Amino acid sequence: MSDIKTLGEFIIEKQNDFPHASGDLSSLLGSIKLAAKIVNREINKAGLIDITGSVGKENIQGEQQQKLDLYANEKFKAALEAHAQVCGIASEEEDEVVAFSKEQNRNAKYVVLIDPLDGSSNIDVNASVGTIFSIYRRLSPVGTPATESDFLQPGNCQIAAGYVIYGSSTMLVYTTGKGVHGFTYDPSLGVFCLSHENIRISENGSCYSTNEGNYIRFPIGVKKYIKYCQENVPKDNRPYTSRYIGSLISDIHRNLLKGGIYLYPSTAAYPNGKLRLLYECNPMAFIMEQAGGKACNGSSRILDIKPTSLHQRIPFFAGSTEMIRKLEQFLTEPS
Ligand code: AHM
Ligand code: MG
Repeated sequence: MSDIKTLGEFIIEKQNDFPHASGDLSSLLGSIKLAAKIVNREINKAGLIDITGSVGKENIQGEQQQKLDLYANEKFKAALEAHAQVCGIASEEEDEVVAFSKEQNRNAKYVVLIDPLDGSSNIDVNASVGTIFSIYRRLSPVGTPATESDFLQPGNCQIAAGYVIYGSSTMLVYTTGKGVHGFTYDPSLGVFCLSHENIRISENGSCYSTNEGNYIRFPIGVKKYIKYCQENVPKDNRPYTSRYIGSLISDIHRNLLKGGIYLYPSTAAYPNGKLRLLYECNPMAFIMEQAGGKACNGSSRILDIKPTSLHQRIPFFAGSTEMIRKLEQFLTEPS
């Protein structure tokens, strides 16, 4: 028993890593952990009870929401509202920001952005899904309600970010800007146990992850890069392996642990890319960089992009440093 370290113990141990540490951020991560356990319990039951059907509502992006999306959104929202240090949230499932009205929340210093259940179309086929979160200090004065500009900060202002993957095991992975750490959930104990301390992505990899069904409408540089991945150059480990689940967290998580590159460029259906800057790309980019990798939109570092709207989409490329560098060469060379 003595060598098991729980997420709660680890967070407290690392608390002094934060500038101005007061314990508030640690306890906020504790609230996210609690909501994740509740959502995990429900997802595990998804095949048993009829709660996975779509409810016929559409979110602001015109996509059908599944019931579990709504369930996860409610649970995370409630857990964060109950937390005295969160003044508001923005969620992929909410059209507008949610400014919490209680006095304790108005006096809070953090805002949280959340994709409560990413990749939810995978639930019906029992593939992995996840929750992505990102935490910022508010910009508006303490004592007032949170405003939209609190949420439209570039990713380089994140003070913490992470994801929960509800997979063959459930894991929580997070960073506070001091490395990336992963915890595996033990359902019998009801605790997340430290299993992957200081995750580092390899400089290079041999796996690429993209929805190749969209290939015909990819930008020319991305097409050339994919052809490069497929060339037979054994000394470079090429052809690379193609692995794509279609669940961002699962695809990023695999590449983080094994090395690789994830690509979601512009496509015919999504001319600006599909993934959302605030809820998906920024937190994943923060984690990727903290693990020693890179993330860009083809021309800029993701974390330096100034958001213009809450549900903004962008092309997203993330992974092993050398692979992103190679991709960038193809994207910038004249066609
Ligand atoms: P969602 O936020 O509506 O669940 O969609 C995001 C998901 C990502 O998890 C995944 O990487 C991507 O959509 C897959 O898209 P596609 O099916 O077009 O390949
Ligand atoms: Mg999503």
